[in-house]
Amino acid sequence: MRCTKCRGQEACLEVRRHNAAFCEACFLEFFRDQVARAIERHKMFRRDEPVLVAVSGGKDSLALWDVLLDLGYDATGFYIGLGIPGYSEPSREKCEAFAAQRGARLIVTDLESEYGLGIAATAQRTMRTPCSACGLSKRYLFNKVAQEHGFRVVATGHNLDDEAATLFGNVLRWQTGYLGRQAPVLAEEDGFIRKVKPLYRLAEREMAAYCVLRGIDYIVDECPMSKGAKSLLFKDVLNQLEAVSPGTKQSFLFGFLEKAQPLFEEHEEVELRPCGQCGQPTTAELCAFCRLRAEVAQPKRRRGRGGKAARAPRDGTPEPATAASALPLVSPES
Ligand code: Q46
Ligand code: ZN
Repeated sequence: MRCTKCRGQEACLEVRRHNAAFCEACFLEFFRDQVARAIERHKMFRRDEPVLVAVSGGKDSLALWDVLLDLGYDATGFYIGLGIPGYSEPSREKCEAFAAQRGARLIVTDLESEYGLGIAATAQRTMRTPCSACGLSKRYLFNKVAQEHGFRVVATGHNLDDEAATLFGNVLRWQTGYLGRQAPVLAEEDGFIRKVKPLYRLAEREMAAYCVLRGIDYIVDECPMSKGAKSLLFKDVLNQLEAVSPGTKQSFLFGFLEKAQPLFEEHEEVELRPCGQCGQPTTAELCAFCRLRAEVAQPKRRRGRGGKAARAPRDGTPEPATAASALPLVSPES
């Protein structure tokens, strides 16, 4: 098959939802165009604005960092050591190697040594799911570390498959709070920095292809805590639909963003104040992260399955797509 763009070279990748097949050079151009389009269409950040890129060592986040650098943005990586044995070390090494190769700046924070909150141990001691503790900690640190280093925007590597699976899960349970906050951009407000997802127009397999073509060495293994996650099941169902009807995921997600998401946005005024411990914005006396630290320091066995409906976290994006916490066990941070 010939490349449908240049019509000269042999195609190396078919993108069925676009009814296209690309050669290497045209695929890379397509990839960059999709990212540039997402950034411009949603005014994610300006050309001269420094961006903090949340990196995990996986294909999505390293592809994102790479394409932003390639497009000429001032992109700094931010890696959080989660304290997951056998996974955190190699994933950190991938990020460090990428930064060294590209001469890019990488900020590293470690949940275990700096905050006493390694994910595996925290989950055991608090009876939360690992992904619940992880999601809460990541949202908190993205905000705090970005502010400490003078960034006003954090970019994450959520792709089309992640976003479609998250949407599917939220629709199945009519999690209206989460639906109202599922967007490519969450604006800066009340002490929370802007959060953006420049890869939302590109599918997972395109990330892998991009990394291979660009020579990016990423950690292939999924986080071991994602085993049994509902989001993997949702991805599987959507992949089956996509195989029969290419473009399903994209029209599901893009249709939602265009036609339905604004209907779920909540405009309720929430009173925020600085956390008594760390100063980050919260509705309570202590923020959820500081409460988690206190809980780990003095472990009390408790189950958070209350009768309250889940609210979308004010301090972050909807639950990560690979997380097993699509059904939050605790009321998310206010
Ligand atoms: S890293 Fe964290 Fe994911 Fe691992 S513990 Fe769960 S949420 S699965 S994006
Ligand atoms: Zn706090």
